[in-house]
Amino acid sequence: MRDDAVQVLEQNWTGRSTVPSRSLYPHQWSWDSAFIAIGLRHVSVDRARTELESLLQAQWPDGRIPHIAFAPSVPRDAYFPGPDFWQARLANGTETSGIVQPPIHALAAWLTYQADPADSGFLERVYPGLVAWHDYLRDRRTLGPGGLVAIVHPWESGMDNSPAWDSPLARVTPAPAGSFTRRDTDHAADADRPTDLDYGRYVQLAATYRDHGYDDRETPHAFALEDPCFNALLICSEHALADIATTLGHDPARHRQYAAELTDALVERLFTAGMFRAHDLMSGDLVASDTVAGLIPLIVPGLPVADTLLATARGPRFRLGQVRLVPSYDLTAEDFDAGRYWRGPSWFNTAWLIHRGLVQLGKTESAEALRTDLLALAEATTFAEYLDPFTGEAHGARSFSWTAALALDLAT
Ligand code: 9WN
Repeated sequence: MRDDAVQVLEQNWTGRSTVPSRSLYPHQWSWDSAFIAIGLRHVSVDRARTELESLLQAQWPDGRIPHIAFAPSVPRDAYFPGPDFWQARLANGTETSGIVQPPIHALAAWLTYQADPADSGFLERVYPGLVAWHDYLRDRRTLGPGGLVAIVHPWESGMDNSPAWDSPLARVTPAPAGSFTRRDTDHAADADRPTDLDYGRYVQLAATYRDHGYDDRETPHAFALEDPCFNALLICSEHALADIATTLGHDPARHRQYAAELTDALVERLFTAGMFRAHDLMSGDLVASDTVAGLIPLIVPGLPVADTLLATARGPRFRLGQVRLVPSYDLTAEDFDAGRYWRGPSWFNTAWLIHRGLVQLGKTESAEALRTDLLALAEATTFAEYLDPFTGEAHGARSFSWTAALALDLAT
């Protein structure tokens, strides 16, 4: 399995970064690169460092790390929405998207450093960019009164068509069907992907942001939510920044302070009925859908409600340890769909995050069982993008980079 995983990462390596999938996602994606670096550090620390540093080359002057850095060598229409849609070019010539993805990068940088602690030059190089990234989120994306950061597009959650976005998206008038051409369904089954109606709304939201210069103060955001996964990863990464600061001889206090404030806000604002839910800033309500995003706070160090959250993960809605791999959506929901993307299937990145949470919580047996399942399924599905939680059947792309990278991490 290890050799096969290394091979996938080799095939998907472009020389400076790793594409998530040669067919479906032929550019560099933000949170993918972070997960990939976490695995890559076991193959080549140099490549892991390059993966993260190349992503930082796509960072905007305002600090945001865009969700896609486009590869100039790939045909401009290979992926939709491509560079011509986003119209965002940096001074160094890099073309990018204008939205972001969950901030797991500082954690990835810290783990990469730990694979070769003799090289603190890497930390020196990435620390300022990572601080600017978190500053952007804190200063421009704290859109509600509670201190949590908000996403302004479903793609920013990394869980594009999550059922949690259904009701907020219902308020968005979709771009007309004929006004754009999808490319994802050239490479994956229609039934595995978001619907055309979803896509129309994704396009409309992105176009509005673009047409307001991606300015968070100017854009009349029609979609703004505080997502538990996004905020939990920000907390972990803020702790990682504190560790990085300490290693570099800087004062870590402000990072620990922000992490503590975010943790309090997360529990106070998003925890209800045993798990975390997204908060819709437009309606003022918590979204009534339980998704795996609501379990990801298990990785937050010192989470006061960890025991209750773990009981929910093991309960009938997610059956952690009782199905093939933890699903992306409440198994008891009427619209649970075992094959469609983020509306039911199991994903390896969320399983890896939950595994990390279990280890931190000292739940050794559960962690080991999850690790064993993840490794077996990665191999059996030839590193699929996602799979059916009941049958283990592979869905989406194969030879998917973060599946290979995270399996490699747990195998090492
Ligand atoms: C849109 C690359 C990305 C992942 C996301 C996943 C999917 C893109 C798409 O693929 O999103 O960003 O085209 O569907 O949802 O988590 O980062 O692997």
